[in-house]
Amino acid sequence: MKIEFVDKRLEPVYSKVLNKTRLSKEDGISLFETFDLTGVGMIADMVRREKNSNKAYYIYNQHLNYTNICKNRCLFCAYAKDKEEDGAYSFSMPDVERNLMDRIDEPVNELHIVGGLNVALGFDYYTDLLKTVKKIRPKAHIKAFTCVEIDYLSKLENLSIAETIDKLKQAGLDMMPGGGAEVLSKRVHKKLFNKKIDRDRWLEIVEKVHKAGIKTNATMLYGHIETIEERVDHLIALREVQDRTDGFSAFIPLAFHSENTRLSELPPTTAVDDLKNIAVARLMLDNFDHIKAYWVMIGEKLAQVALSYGADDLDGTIIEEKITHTAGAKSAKGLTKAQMENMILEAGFLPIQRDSFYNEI
Ligand code: V47
Ligand code: SF4
Repeated sequence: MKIEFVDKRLEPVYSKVLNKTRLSKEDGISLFETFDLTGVGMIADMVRREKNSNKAYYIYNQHLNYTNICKNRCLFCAYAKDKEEDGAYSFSMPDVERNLMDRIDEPVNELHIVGGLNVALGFDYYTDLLKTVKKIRPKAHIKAFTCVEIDYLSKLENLSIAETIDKLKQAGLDMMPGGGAEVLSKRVHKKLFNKKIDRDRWLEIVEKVHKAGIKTNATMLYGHIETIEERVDHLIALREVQDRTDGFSAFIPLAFHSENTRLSELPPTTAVDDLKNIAVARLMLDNFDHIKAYWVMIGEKLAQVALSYGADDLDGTIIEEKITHTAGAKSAKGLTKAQMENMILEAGFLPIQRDSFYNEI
């Protein structure tokens, strides 16, 4: 198909995509720099349709944030607290059970479980958590913990990453969410999240996790102090791991929300940048099957538009989201199955309810 681009710099990128030639770092930078959002979106939509036709996925899921006590205190996080602070909490197992029982009549098929790095919690807490969830929701998949928690647990027990994963798998772990990588840049790490694992350790762990047989997602937190070059380096680093492991399931760009954080002077991301992050990810991550538009962070309306800019998944019903809402997100706390299906249908796509592994339900 011939496309007349407003920005002629997109022509060679389009030719590469048509010829199935991998995009370079320079191509990624041009895609982020251009003002021709429609041009980038048209190329991304072409790739999205080749990979996923007119399907748009969603899942019936529930979030469980087991503790907000965290020793890392990343500058961009509004959710974490010190243990003495008002509102600090850690769920006991009866709390976990109560949270799940409150929604037991709903057809939840994925539990998305993450929390802060609370040094009061030992290895057994994590395995008890998984076992408790599996006991109450035996048919649901458990998508839990990021590489940050895996690093913590492996050091606690002096285990290799493979041994750590093995123990978690035995307790009920099915897959891992993205998260924890933030932006794979040593500069940003030093400035915003220097107590958390760095680029090299995150990449080392995620590769070992994949090789131990657990699929993960990948994310990128954008819209704070990162440069375009750092975004593109992040995407290329993920693409290289994926070439070796094929262990990533979906990529999810996460739009930074600054309210109640120590970066509260930063403005919200713009709609143009939100759509560009989706579209450029679709084009750079040629070996990823799925790109998620996370409606919690970019809002329901823009997530719907994102389906025509490279995204093929809207994440899920969620029920109650805490991390982004503490940082000022104005999106709903949860959506019904009917609302998700209507969003997709109105955007001209076919809604497909899926499980954690993209099996159609
Ligand atoms: O790692 C923290 C980010 C992540 C803020 O894998 C913030 O399916 C915006 O990883 N503004 C957790 N973002 C969320 C996450 C995720 C979400 C949805 C689906 C999946 C998946 C994964 O949230 C953290 C961090 O990068 N975050 N604070 C903030 N103020
Ligand atoms: Fe802790 Fe995660 Fe918040 Fe960082 S983003 S302070 S690791 S809860």
